[in-house]
Amino acid sequence: MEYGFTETQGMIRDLARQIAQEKIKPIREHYDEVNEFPHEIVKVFADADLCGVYISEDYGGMGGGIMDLSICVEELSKVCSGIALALAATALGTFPIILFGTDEQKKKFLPRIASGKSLAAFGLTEANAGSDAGGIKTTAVLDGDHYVLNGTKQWITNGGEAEIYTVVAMTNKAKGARGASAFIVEKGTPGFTFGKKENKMGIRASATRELVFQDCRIPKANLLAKEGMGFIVAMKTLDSSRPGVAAQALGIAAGALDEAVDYSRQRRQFGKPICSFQGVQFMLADMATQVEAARALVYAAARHIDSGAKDISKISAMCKLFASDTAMKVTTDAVQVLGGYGYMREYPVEKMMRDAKITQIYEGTNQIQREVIGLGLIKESAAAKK
Ligand code: COS
Repeated sequence: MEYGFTETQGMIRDLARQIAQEKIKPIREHYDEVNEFPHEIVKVFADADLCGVYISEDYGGMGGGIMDLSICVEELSKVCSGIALALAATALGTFPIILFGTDEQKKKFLPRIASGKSLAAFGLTEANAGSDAGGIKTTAVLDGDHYVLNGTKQWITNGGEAEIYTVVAMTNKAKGARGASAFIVEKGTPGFTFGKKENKMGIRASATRELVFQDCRIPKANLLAKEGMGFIVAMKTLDSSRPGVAAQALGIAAGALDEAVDYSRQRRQFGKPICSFQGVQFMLADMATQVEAARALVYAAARHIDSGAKDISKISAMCKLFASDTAMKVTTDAVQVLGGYGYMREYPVEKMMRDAKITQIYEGTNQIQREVIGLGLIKESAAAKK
Protein backbone atom coordinates (compact mmCIF):
# COMPACT_ATOMS: atom_id res chain seq x y z
CA MET A 1 0.00 0.00 0.00
CA GLU A 2 1.01 3.61 -0.57
CA TYR A 3 3.58 4.91 1.96
CA GLY A 4 3.81 1.41 3.41
CA PHE A 5 0.48 1.76 5.22
CA THR A 6 -1.01 -1.36 6.77
CA GLU A 7 -4.49 -2.36 5.69
CA THR A 8 -5.95 -0.78 8.83
CA GLN A 9 -4.05 2.45 8.23
CA GLY A 10 -5.39 2.56 4.65
CA MET A 11 -8.87 2.13 6.06
CA ILE A 12 -8.35 4.92 8.61
CA ARG A 13 -7.15 7.23 5.82
CA ASP A 14 -10.13 6.45 3.60
CA LEU A 15 -12.62 6.87 6.43
CA ALA A 16 -11.11 10.16 7.61
CA ARG A 17 -10.96 11.39 4.02
CA GLN A 18 -14.62 10.56 3.46
CA ILE A 19 -15.70 12.29 6.68
CA ALA A 20 -13.59 15.33 5.81
CA GLN A 21 -15.07 15.64 2.34
CA GLU A 22 -18.69 14.77 3.12
CA LYS A 23 -19.23 16.11 6.63
CA ILE A 24 -16.56 18.72 7.35
CA LYS A 25 -16.11 20.55 4.05
CA PRO A 26 -19.71 21.86 3.90
CA ILE A 27 -19.54 23.38 7.40
CA ARG A 28 -15.91 24.42 7.93
CA GLU A 29 -16.50 28.02 6.84
CA HIS A 30 -19.44 28.34 9.22
CA TYR A 31 -17.50 27.11 12.26
CA ASP A 32 -14.55 29.34 11.37
CA GLU A 33 -16.89 32.32 11.16
CA VAL A 34 -18.87 31.69 14.36
CA ASN A 35 -15.90 30.50 16.47
CA GLU A 36 -17.87 27.60 17.94
CA PHE A 37 -17.06 24.02 18.82
CA PRO A 38 -18.26 21.41 16.26
CA HIS A 39 -20.14 18.94 18.51
CA GLU A 40 -21.94 17.42 15.51
CA ILE A 41 -18.62 16.40 13.93
CA VAL A 42 -17.18 15.00 17.16
CA LYS A 43 -20.21 12.69 17.19
CA VAL A 44 -19.34 11.64 13.62
CA PHE A 45 -15.75 10.83 14.75
CA ALA A 46 -17.15 8.75 17.61
CA ASP A 47 -19.63 6.88 15.42
CA ALA A 48 -16.84 6.10 12.94
CA ASP A 49 -14.61 4.80 15.78
CA LEU A 50 -11.87 7.31 14.97
CA CYS A 51 -11.40 8.51 18.55
CA GLY A 52 -9.50 5.45 19.70
CA VAL A 53 -7.20 4.67 16.76
CA TYR A 54 -4.08 5.10 18.97
CA ILE A 55 -5.53 3.47 22.12
CA SER A 56 -4.83 -0.17 22.97
CA GLU A 57 -7.54 -2.73 22.22
CA ASP A 58 -7.39 -3.70 25.92
CA TYR A 59 -8.99 -0.35 26.68
CA GLY A 60 -11.48 -0.19 23.82
CA GLY A 61 -9.30 1.36 21.13
CA MET A 62 -8.22 0.18 17.69
CA GLY A 63 -4.75 -0.77 18.92
CA GLY A 64 -2.76 1.47 16.60
CA GLY A 65 -0.16 4.06 17.45
CA ILE A 66 1.11 7.52 16.62
CA MET A 67 1.26 6.61 12.91
CA ASP A 68 -2.45 5.74 12.84
CA LEU A 69 -3.28 8.96 14.69
CA SER A 70 -1.09 10.99 12.31
CA ILE A 71 -2.79 9.54 9.22
CA CYS A 72 -6.19 10.40 10.65
CA VAL A 73 -5.20 13.95 11.69
CA GLU A 74 -3.51 14.62 8.34
CA GLU A 75 -6.62 13.66 6.36
CA LEU A 76 -9.00 15.67 8.52
CA SER A 77 -6.65 18.67 8.51
CA LYS A 78 -6.55 18.75 4.72
CA VAL A 79 -10.08 20.09 5.01
CA CYS A 80 -10.24 21.74 8.46
CA SER A 81 -7.44 21.60 11.01
CA GLY A 82 -9.55 23.42 13.60
CA ILE A 83 -12.09 20.61 13.61
CA ALA A 84 -9.37 17.93 13.43
CA LEU A 85 -7.91 19.43 16.58
CA ALA A 86 -10.77 18.14 18.76
CA LEU A 87 -9.32 14.70 18.09
CA ALA A 88 -5.61 15.64 18.11
CA ALA A 89 -5.84 17.63 21.37
CA THR A 90 -7.71 14.73 22.95
CA ALA A 91 -4.72 12.54 22.07
CA LEU A 92 -2.42 15.09 23.75
CA GLY A 93 -4.55 14.94 26.91
CA THR A 94 -4.64 11.14 26.74
CA PHE A 95 -0.92 10.41 26.30
CA PRO A 96 -0.08 11.04 29.99
CA ILE A 97 -2.59 8.27 30.89
CA ILE A 98 -1.34 5.92 28.16
CA LEU A 99 2.31 6.49 29.07
CA PHE A 100 2.11 6.78 32.87
CA GLY A 101 -1.33 5.59 34.00
CA THR A 102 -1.83 2.53 36.19
CA ASP A 103 -4.02 -0.27 34.86
CA GLU A 104 -6.80 1.06 37.11
CA GLN A 105 -6.51 4.59 35.73
CA LYS A 106 -6.40 3.25 32.17
CA LYS A 107 -9.48 1.09 32.73
CA LYS A 108 -11.35 4.02 34.19
CA PHE A 109 -10.54 6.67 31.60
CA LEU A 110 -9.32 5.22 28.29
CA PRO A 111 -12.50 3.39 27.18
CA ARG A 112 -14.46 6.62 27.56
CA ILE A 113 -11.97 8.42 25.32
CA ALA A 114 -11.67 5.56 22.81
CA SER A 115 -15.43 5.44 22.34
CA GLY A 116 -15.62 9.19 21.78
CA LYS A 117 -17.95 9.63 24.79
CA SER A 118 -15.36 11.90 26.41
CA LEU A 119 -12.81 14.27 24.97
CA ALA A 120 -9.57 14.97 26.81
CA ALA A 121 -7.28 17.98 27.21
CA PHE A 122 -3.78 18.70 28.51
CA GLY A 123 -3.24 21.47 31.07
CA LEU A 124 0.37 22.60 31.31
CA THR A 125 0.62 26.19 30.05
CA GLU A 126 0.01 29.16 32.34
CA ALA A 127 0.10 32.92 31.83
CA ASN A 128 3.78 33.07 32.80
CA ALA A 129 4.83 29.53 31.90
CA GLY A 130 4.78 28.78 28.17
CA SER A 131 8.16 27.82 26.74
CA ASP A 132 9.45 27.75 30.33
CA ALA A 133 7.20 24.84 31.27
CA GLY A 134 9.05 24.36 34.57
CA GLY A 135 7.86 27.81 35.70
CA ILE A 136 4.25 26.80 36.44
CA LYS A 137 2.63 28.21 39.59
CA THR A 138 -0.49 26.03 39.99
CA THR A 139 -0.17 24.08 43.24
CA ALA A 140 -1.38 20.69 44.43
CA VAL A 141 -1.27 20.07 48.20
CA LEU A 142 -1.89 16.65 49.70
CA ASP A 143 -4.68 16.66 52.29
CA GLY A 144 -5.60 13.17 53.48
CA ASP A 145 -6.84 11.15 50.51
CA HIS A 146 -7.06 14.17 48.25
CA TYR A 147 -4.87 16.71 46.49
CA VAL A 148 -6.11 20.29 46.62
CA LEU A 149 -5.44 22.22 43.38
CA ASN A 150 -5.19 26.00 43.09
CA GLY A 151 -4.20 28.00 40.02
CA THR A 152 -5.14 28.86 36.44
CA LYS A 153 -4.12 27.14 33.21
CA GLN A 154 -4.18 29.19 30.03
CA TRP A 155 -4.88 28.51 26.32
CA ILE A 156 -6.03 24.96 26.89
CA THR A 157 -7.26 23.31 23.69
CA ASN A 158 -10.60 21.52 24.20
CA GLY A 159 -10.98 23.57 27.42
CA GLY A 160 -14.60 23.43 28.58
CA GLU A 161 -15.48 20.75 26.01
CA ALA A 162 -13.34 17.91 27.36
CA GLU A 163 -14.47 15.72 30.25
CA ILE A 164 -11.01 14.47 31.20
CA TYR A 165 -8.02 16.77 31.88
CA THR A 166 -4.42 15.87 32.58
CA VAL A 167 -2.98 18.74 34.56
CA VAL A 168 0.52 19.53 35.81
CA ALA A 169 0.87 21.29 39.17
CA MET A 170 3.61 21.92 41.74
CA THR A 171 3.63 19.60 44.74
CA ASN A 172 6.99 20.96 45.92
CA LYS A 173 7.83 24.46 44.71
CA ALA A 174 11.30 24.41 46.22
CA LYS A 175 12.37 21.64 43.86
CA GLY A 176 11.55 23.52 40.64
CA ALA A 177 10.85 21.23 37.65
CA ARG A 178 11.48 18.19 39.90
CA GLY A 179 8.70 19.37 42.22
CA ALA A 180 5.92 19.11 39.61
CA SER A 181 3.31 16.33 39.51
CA ALA A 182 0.66 15.30 37.00
CA PHE A 183 -3.00 14.63 37.79
CA ILE A 184 -6.20 13.54 36.10
CA VAL A 185 -9.05 15.96 36.78
CA GLU A 186 -12.61 15.35 35.69
CA LYS A 187 -14.97 18.06 34.52
CA GLY A 188 -17.61 18.69 37.17
CA THR A 189 -15.21 18.33 40.11
CA PRO A 190 -16.15 21.06 42.63
CA GLY A 191 -13.65 23.92 42.46
CA PHE A 192 -12.85 23.29 38.78
CA THR A 193 -14.34 25.88 36.42
CA PHE A 194 -13.57 27.41 33.05
CA GLY A 195 -12.44 30.98 32.45
CA LYS A 196 -11.89 33.13 29.40
CA LYS A 197 -12.68 31.65 26.01
CA GLU A 198 -10.16 32.88 23.43
CA ASN A 199 -10.97 34.61 20.14
CA LYS A 200 -8.24 33.35 17.85
CA MET A 201 -6.67 34.12 14.46
CA GLY A 202 -7.13 30.57 13.22
CA ILE A 203 -8.29 27.08 14.28
CA ARG A 204 -11.46 28.91 15.28
CA ALA A 205 -13.60 25.75 15.40
CA SER A 206 -11.41 24.65 18.28
CA ALA A 207 -12.17 25.64 21.89
CA THR A 208 -9.29 27.38 23.69
CA ARG A 209 -10.03 28.25 27.27
CA GLU A 210 -8.68 28.80 30.78
CA LEU A 211 -8.94 26.08 33.43
CA VAL A 212 -9.50 27.56 36.87
CA PHE A 213 -8.82 25.60 40.06
CA GLN A 214 -10.01 27.01 43.37
CA ASP A 215 -9.54 24.60 46.28
CA CYS A 216 -10.37 21.81 43.86
CA ARG A 217 -10.13 18.47 45.68
CA ILE A 218 -9.21 15.50 43.53
CA PRO A 219 -8.74 11.92 44.73
CA LYS A 220 -5.17 10.87 45.46
CA ALA A 221 -5.79 7.98 43.06
CA ASN A 222 -5.75 10.52 40.21
CA LEU A 223 -2.02 11.21 40.61
CA LEU A 224 -0.16 10.06 37.49
CA ALA A 225 3.19 8.33 37.99
CA LYS A 226 4.76 9.61 41.21
CA GLU A 227 4.95 12.94 42.97
CA GLY A 228 7.79 14.94 41.41
CA MET A 229 7.48 13.28 38.02
CA GLY A 230 5.13 15.85 36.49
CA PHE A 231 7.77 17.56 34.35
CA ILE A 232 8.92 14.23 32.92
CA VAL A 233 5.28 13.26 32.27
CA ALA A 234 4.85 16.54 30.39
CA MET A 235 8.06 16.22 28.38
CA LYS A 236 7.42 12.60 27.40
CA THR A 237 3.83 13.48 26.51
CA LEU A 238 5.05 16.23 24.20
CA ASP A 239 7.60 13.88 22.62
CA SER A 240 4.68 11.61 21.68
CA SER A 241 2.21 14.32 20.75
CA ARG A 242 4.34 16.57 18.52
CA PRO A 243 4.00 14.29 15.46
CA GLY A 244 0.24 14.90 15.79
CA VAL A 245 0.80 18.65 15.41
CA ALA A 246 3.17 17.89 12.55
CA ALA A 247 0.46 15.75 10.92
CA GLN A 248 -2.00 18.60 11.36
CA ALA A 249 0.48 20.99 9.69
CA LEU A 250 1.12 18.45 6.94
CA GLY A 251 -2.61 18.15 6.29
CA ILE A 252 -3.01 21.93 6.11
CA ALA A 253 -0.12 22.17 3.62
CA ALA A 254 -1.41 19.27 1.50
CA GLY A 255 -4.93 20.73 1.50
CA ALA A 256 -3.63 24.16 0.40
CA LEU A 257 -1.53 22.55 -2.34
CA ASP A 258 -4.59 20.73 -3.71
CA GLU A 259 -6.56 23.99 -3.75
CA ALA A 260 -3.73 25.81 -5.52
CA VAL A 261 -3.29 23.13 -8.21
CA ASP A 262 -7.04 22.97 -8.87
CA TYR A 263 -7.36 26.72 -9.07
CA SER A 264 -4.35 27.08 -11.38
CA ARG A 265 -6.05 24.71 -13.85
CA GLN A 266 -9.33 26.67 -13.82
CA ARG A 267 -8.08 30.24 -13.72
CA ARG A 268 -7.35 31.70 -17.14
CA GLN A 269 -5.24 34.79 -17.79
CA PHE A 270 -3.64 35.95 -21.04
CA GLY A 271 -5.83 33.37 -22.79
CA LYS A 272 -4.44 30.30 -20.95
CA PRO A 273 -4.87 28.50 -17.64
CA ILE A 274 -2.34 29.97 -15.21
CA CYS A 275 -0.90 26.47 -14.58
CA SER A 276 0.65 26.69 -18.03
CA PHE A 277 2.92 29.54 -16.90
CA GLN A 278 6.29 28.39 -15.65
CA GLY A 279 6.24 30.96 -12.83
CA VAL A 280 3.18 29.25 -11.36
CA GLN A 281 4.35 25.71 -12.16
CA PHE A 282 7.64 26.26 -10.34
CA MET A 283 5.79 27.52 -7.27
CA LEU A 284 3.52 24.45 -7.30
CA ALA A 285 6.51 22.16 -7.81
CA ASP A 286 8.31 23.62 -4.78
CA MET A 287 5.15 23.41 -2.67
CA ALA A 288 4.57 19.76 -3.63
CA THR A 289 8.20 18.85 -2.90
CA GLN A 290 8.04 20.47 0.54
CA VAL A 291 4.78 18.68 1.37
CA GLU A 292 6.23 15.32 0.38
CA ALA A 293 9.40 15.95 2.41
CA ALA A 294 7.31 16.92 5.44
CA ARG A 295 5.21 13.77 5.01
CA ALA A 296 8.33 11.59 4.92
CA LEU A 297 9.63 13.11 8.17
CA VAL A 298 6.26 12.95 9.96
CA TYR A 299 5.79 9.28 9.05
CA ALA A 300 9.41 8.45 9.95
CA ALA A 301 8.99 10.08 13.38
CA ALA A 302 5.63 8.41 14.02
CA ARG A 303 7.00 4.99 13.07
CA HIS A 304 10.12 5.52 15.18
CA ILE A 305 7.98 6.26 18.24
CA ASP A 306 5.67 3.31 17.52
CA SER A 307 8.71 1.01 17.32
CA GLY A 308 9.18 1.54 21.05
CA ALA A 309 12.45 3.44 20.61
CA LYS A 310 13.58 5.53 23.57
CA ASP A 311 15.37 8.32 21.68
CA ILE A 312 12.29 10.07 20.36
CA SER A 313 12.66 13.71 21.47
CA LYS A 314 14.85 14.86 18.60
CA ILE A 315 12.94 13.37 15.66
CA SER A 316 9.62 14.33 17.22
CA ALA A 317 10.78 17.97 17.48
CA MET A 318 12.23 17.82 13.94
CA CYS A 319 8.98 16.70 12.34
CA LYS A 320 6.95 19.34 14.19
CA LEU A 321 9.44 22.05 13.21
CA PHE A 322 9.68 21.06 9.56
CA ALA A 323 6.01 20.31 8.92
CA SER A 324 4.79 23.51 10.57
CA ASP A 325 7.30 25.71 8.72
CA THR A 326 6.20 23.91 5.54
CA ALA A 327 2.54 24.59 6.33
CA MET A 328 3.23 28.29 6.78
CA LYS A 329 5.21 28.55 3.57
CA VAL A 330 2.91 26.41 1.42
CA THR A 331 -0.29 28.12 2.59
CA THR A 332 1.26 31.55 1.98
CA ASP A 333 2.21 30.45 -1.53
CA ALA A 334 -1.26 28.98 -2.09
CA VAL A 335 -2.77 32.37 -1.29
CA GLN A 336 -0.32 33.85 -3.81
CA VAL A 337 -1.33 31.38 -6.53
CA LEU A 338 -5.00 32.27 -5.99
CA GLY A 339 -4.08 35.96 -6.06
CA GLY A 340 -6.92 38.32 -5.11
CA TYR A 341 -9.30 35.38 -4.67
CA GLY A 342 -6.83 33.77 -2.30
CA TYR A 343 -7.16 36.75 0.02
CA MET A 344 -10.95 36.46 0.14
CA ARG A 345 -12.92 34.46 2.69
CA GLU A 346 -14.93 32.65 -0.02
CA TYR A 347 -11.85 30.59 -0.84
CA PRO A 348 -10.41 28.27 1.82
CA VAL A 349 -6.71 29.11 1.48
CA GLU A 350 -6.75 32.27 3.62
CA LYS A 351 -8.22 30.17 6.46
CA MET A 352 -5.53 27.56 5.90
CA MET A 353 -2.86 30.27 6.16
CA ARG A 354 -4.36 31.52 9.44
CA ASP A 355 -4.65 27.94 10.74
CA ALA A 356 -1.06 27.11 9.76
CA LYS A 357 0.41 29.81 11.99
CA ILE A 358 -0.49 28.13 15.27
CA THR A 359 1.38 24.96 14.31
CA GLN A 360 4.63 26.94 14.54
CA ILE A 361 3.68 28.05 18.04
CA TYR A 362 1.85 25.45 20.12
CA GLU A 363 3.14 22.27 21.73
CA GLY A 364 6.43 24.13 21.89
CA THR A 365 7.40 27.04 19.64
CA ASN A 366 9.69 26.19 16.75
CA GLN A 367 12.47 27.95 18.64
CA ILE A 368 11.95 25.43 21.49
CA GLN A 369 11.95 22.57 18.93
CA ARG A 370 15.35 23.74 17.70
CA GLU A 371 16.58 23.76 21.29
CA VAL A 372 15.35 20.18 21.78
CA ILE A 373 17.02 19.10 18.52
CA GLY A 374 20.28 20.84 19.47
CA LEU A 375 20.32 19.20 22.91
CA GLY A 376 19.64 15.83 21.27
CA LEU A 377 22.61 16.27 18.95
CA ILE A 378 24.93 17.18 21.81
CA LYS A 379 23.74 14.22 23.92
CA GLU A 380 24.20 11.78 21.03
CA SER A 381 27.68 13.08 20.29
CA ALA A 382 28.68 12.86 23.97
CA ALA A 383 27.32 9.29 24.22
CA ALA A 384 29.20 8.23 21.07
CA LYS A 385 32.52 9.52 22.51
CA LYS A 386 32.14 7.54 25.79
N1 COS B 1 12.08 13.25 28.30
C1 COS B 1 12.46 12.92 29.54
N2 COS B 1 13.02 13.79 30.40
C2 COS B 1 13.21 15.05 29.98
C3 COS B 1 12.85 15.48 28.68
C4 COS B 1 12.27 14.51 27.82
N3 COS B 1 11.89 14.82 26.59
N4 COS B 1 13.17 16.78 28.53
C5 COS B 1 13.72 17.17 29.70
N5 COS B 1 13.74 16.12 30.57
C6 COS B 1 14.25 16.11 31.92
C7 COS B 1 15.71 16.54 31.96
O1 COS B 1 16.57 15.42 31.76
C8 COS B 1 15.84 17.07 33.36
O2 COS B 1 15.96 16.02 34.29
P1 COS B 1 16.93 16.14 35.56
O3 COS B 1 16.31 17.20 36.42
O4 COS B 1 16.90 14.77 36.14
O5 COS B 1 18.29 16.53 35.02
C9 COS B 1 14.50 17.72 33.62
O6 COS B 1 13.57 17.09 32.71
C10 COS B 1 14.52 19.21 33.36
O7 COS B 1 15.02 19.39 32.04
P2 COS B 1 15.68 20.76 31.55
O8 COS B 1 16.63 21.28 32.59
O9 COS B 1 16.19 20.56 30.15
O10 COS B 1 14.38 21.69 31.54
P3 COS B 1 14.17 23.16 31.07
O11 COS B 1 13.34 23.81 32.09
O12 COS B 1 15.48 23.81 30.69
O13 COS B 1 13.24 22.98 29.78
C11 COS B 1 12.52 22.64 27.55
C12 COS B 1 13.51 22.28 28.66
C13 COS B 1 12.69 24.07 27.05
C14 COS B 1 12.83 21.68 26.41
C15 COS B 1 11.07 22.42 28.05
O14 COS B 1 10.73 23.35 29.03
C16 COS B 1 10.04 22.51 26.95
O15 COS B 1 9.82 21.56 26.19
N6 COS B 1 9.34 23.65 26.87
C17 COS B 1 8.26 23.81 25.93
C18 COS B 1 7.02 23.37 26.57
C19 COS B 1 5.93 23.31 25.59
O16 COS B 1 6.00 22.60 24.60
N7 COS B 1 4.87 24.04 25.87
C20 COS B 1 3.74 24.05 25.00
C21 COS B 1 2.51 23.98 25.78
S1 COS B 1 2.04 22.42 26.22
S2 COS B 1 0.77 22.02 24.81
